[in-house]
Amino acid sequence: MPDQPTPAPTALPRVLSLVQPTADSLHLGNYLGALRQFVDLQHSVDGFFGVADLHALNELPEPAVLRERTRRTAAQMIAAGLDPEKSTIFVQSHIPAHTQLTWVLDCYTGFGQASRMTQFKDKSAKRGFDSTNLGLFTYPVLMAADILIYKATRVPVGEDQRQHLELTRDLAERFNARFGETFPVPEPHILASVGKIQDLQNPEAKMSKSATSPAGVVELLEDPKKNAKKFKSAVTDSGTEIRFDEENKPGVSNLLRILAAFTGRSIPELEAEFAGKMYGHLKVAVADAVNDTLAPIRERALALLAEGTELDRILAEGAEKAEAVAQATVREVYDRVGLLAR
Ligand code: ATP
Ligand code: LTN
Repeated sequence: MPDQPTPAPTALPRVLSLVQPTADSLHLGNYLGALRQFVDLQHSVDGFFGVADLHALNELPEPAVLRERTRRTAAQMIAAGLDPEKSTIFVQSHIPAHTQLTWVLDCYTGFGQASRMTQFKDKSAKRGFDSTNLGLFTYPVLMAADILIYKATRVPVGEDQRQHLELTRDLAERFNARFGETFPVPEPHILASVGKIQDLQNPEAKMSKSATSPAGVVELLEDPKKNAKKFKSAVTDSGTEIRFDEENKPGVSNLLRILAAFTGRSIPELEAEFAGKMYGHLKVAVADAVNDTLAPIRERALALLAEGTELDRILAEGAEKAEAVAQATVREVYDRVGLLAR
């Protein structure tokens, strides 16, 4: 029998996202806003998911701490369900092409446009003029290079990254207009149902790795009993009614949103179930639902970190796959902008 021709591979949409290694553990907001979406998407896309260690460098971390957090972040991404057989999982600094493309894009980014980035304005105001480095200023251009170098068409992120995505889209359009079609213009992939997960102690603020107190931050690598305690002491609102009302009941609404995300049930269903019950009942239900999902993720992540070689092997394989794509884009871009071939 003659050999069957191999069917041409169908081009799946290319999806990319990176997470910064800025803490020892990721938190519930990172899980719902980012990791869980990566895991859900990976079956139907060509996914590239990485650890943004070059971005984290602008906070000037201790070298040993940055290295450890980079491994921890990668381990949590895999433990949450990213499958190295399906997705390319890599560390940003392993692919020098990211910084090569950043320089080219830097030259096509206006000073004024970069100055208008709200994250830069907030963080530089907090740090003060003398402690603000150029890395913080060009941070969004490195992020644009991360995306464009893989010619990604969709980028799953939390709401806070929307403005950086807009800059990336502008840069792609500007480059294509001057040098011919090179980059697809990427779309943000932001889940409205997740929105922003808020801090349990301060439901007006988003849950964040850089929160001033750990009491309101539910960490993936935390002992489940400690996380259950954090839910039990979550700030709720005056009154007793369990109802979704973000303006007047931000604490209860945040808990309902988390419970809906972990159980797959709708907010109205949950409101009906908890009608007449006390805040304490809701807190126990949320803690149980969260721990059912997070406890096995924590165990897998800690096992990967303790074992050692498996994680390094996954990251080395990911780097090889990512590098092949990234280098090809840089060669194409260098040629288009007029850099002399070697
Ligand atoms: P930092 O406090 O260091 O800025 P962070 O907790 O905001 O960190 P990042 O590493 O910047 O975390 O974000 C990783 C991903 O998680 C991004 O896609 C971001 O949009 C998403 N994310 C972060 N915090 C939340 C949150 N509270 N709710 C939903 N998504 C979030
Ligand atoms: N800036 C992002 C992290 C990040 C990223 C990216 C996200 C760096 N490069 C590329 C999506 C695509 C953050 O702070 N969460």
